[in-house]
Amino acid sequence: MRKPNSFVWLAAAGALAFSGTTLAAQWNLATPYGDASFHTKNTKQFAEEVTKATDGELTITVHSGGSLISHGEIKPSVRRGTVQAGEIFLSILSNESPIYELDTLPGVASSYPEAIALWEASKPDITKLFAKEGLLPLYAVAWPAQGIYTDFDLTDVSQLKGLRIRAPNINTQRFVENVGGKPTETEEADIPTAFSTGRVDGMITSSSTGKSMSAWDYVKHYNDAKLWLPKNIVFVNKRAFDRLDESSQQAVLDAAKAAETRGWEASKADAAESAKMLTEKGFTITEPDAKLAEDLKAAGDKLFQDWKSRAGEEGQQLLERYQADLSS
Ligand code: PCA
Repeated sequence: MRKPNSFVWLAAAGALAFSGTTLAAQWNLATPYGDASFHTKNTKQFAEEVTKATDGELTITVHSGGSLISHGEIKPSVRRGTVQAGEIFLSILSNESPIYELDTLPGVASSYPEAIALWEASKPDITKLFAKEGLLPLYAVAWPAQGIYTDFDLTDVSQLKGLRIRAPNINTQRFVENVGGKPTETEEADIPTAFSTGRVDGMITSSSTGKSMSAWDYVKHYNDAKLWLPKNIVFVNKRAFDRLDESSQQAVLDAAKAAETRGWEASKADAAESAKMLTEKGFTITEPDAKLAEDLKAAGDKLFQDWKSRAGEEGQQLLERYQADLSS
């Protein structure tokens, strides 16, 4: 007999399961991020709260660290209903729409209040884009601001010339090119291997990822350039959501709202904790001086101009709405 595809079983288990006399639902939620990440902790808490609030009518099993599905396959799998829910780094979708790129553009939102305002402004557009694919966004949470990890004290942009720098998405790769480096796209989980096999010399990411990936084993300098605060988004297959009774649907939405608030606070706290940990592990943390800041900004401006040329009417309007919100 042919071995049945495990996804078929997953989908069947996810659809319905008997608990006692009532029909309970079970969802699988796939995330590429490991258990050490504050995002995963938050998502696991979200799942627990849903189980509690629905009295077990809906249970959500979080599969972390890409253990179930690789990062790039998570959205297609949720769309197909192979798994019911997923968490991804929103800007990996930038090739689908420039709207997904806005939180990885320098100078747009580089502080928490700005990043929250940007998310509020983008929510309707992102919800619409997801709805077209039969997906419902549940919540989004920012990573701490992105900075530059090197094995030397970064004081001048020319030091980045020819350096192989790991980047988590296309926009960051373009940024690396604009500062003269050689970008390599690497999943967070593959960072240690990328360094230990000599595939990369440095990386762009947050203090949080530096901590969870034990960056001190490979490099010792972090330039806290506060480039941008990119987000993770958690979403569900709309058909799976619609199959729930109304009170379970409400429980999911309430828990998602709480997870969003808690996640942003966790992000801030984790940024501070991670910076402390990096320092304890021998890191030197600096901020760009005026000249370096200017050169990084120039690389960012190029990225921004390029985005504008591709953003279209919708992207442009979103940016203007966000900027108007900020100044009001
Ligand atoms: N950590 C993830 C995404 C952004 C971040 O801070 C990563 O580097 O892959």
